[in-house]
Amino acid sequence: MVVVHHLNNSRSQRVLWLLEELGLAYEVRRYQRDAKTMLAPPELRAVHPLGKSPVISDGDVTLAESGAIVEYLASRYGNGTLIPKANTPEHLRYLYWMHFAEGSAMPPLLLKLIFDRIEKTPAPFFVRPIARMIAQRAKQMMVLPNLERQLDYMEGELGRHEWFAGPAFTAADIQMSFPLEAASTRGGLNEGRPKLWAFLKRIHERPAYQRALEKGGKYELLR
Ligand SMILES: N[C@@H](CCC(=O)N[C@@H](CS)C(=O)NCC(=O)O)C(=O)O
Repeated sequence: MVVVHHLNNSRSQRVLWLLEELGLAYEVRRYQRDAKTMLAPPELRAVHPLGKSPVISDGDVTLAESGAIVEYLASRYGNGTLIPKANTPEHLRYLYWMHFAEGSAMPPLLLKLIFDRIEKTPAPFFVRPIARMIAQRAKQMMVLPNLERQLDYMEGELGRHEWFAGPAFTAADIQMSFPLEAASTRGGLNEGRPKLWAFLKRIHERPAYQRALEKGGKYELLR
């Protein structure tokens, strides 16, 4: 049976969602973030040396990295669903968005989280203005323009098809859900980008998504 090593409020939520879409039986092992640092507990390092979530085990296989996990589960257990046919334009778009999610969409969102925290973290009075200035500059020069450009681009792409790979829902939509949810929490995504907003609404209404929320427990992305 597939075991999901699930960290609260994290990317592993989308693995639970995928498993629900696939209708597969699975076990959830829970790990709690440290309330102060928000880091994963050291027990996760016993499962995988990097100690990040998600990690799954499936028989002899232990696999980390959400994109690899989503591709592995969809191709092994999907019976041809959730992945477009090879050598089609849909498959190429599927591949693109599957990799875009962690490779391009997440880095500016992570940087925003870090710089926002630097701005808010208490520091000695002589350090605070300098730390704030550096954080604000980095956000203004690099992070926010990148975020805006990416959101505009994704909005445009969803104007071409209902889902990221084309007219059909695929595992790439599951992979893309996390950056878009993070963008709606901390990256400025709102009703002003109606296609992306409708995408979030559509996925949140899926019964499998809701079942996964019940399995995973409280899901509030970091801000
Ligand atoms: N690119 C990796 C990122 C894994 C990752 O950073 N996971 C976060 C949860 S969203 C984590 O484990 N954070 C806790 C920590 O770094 O200690 C993936 O997609 O699986």
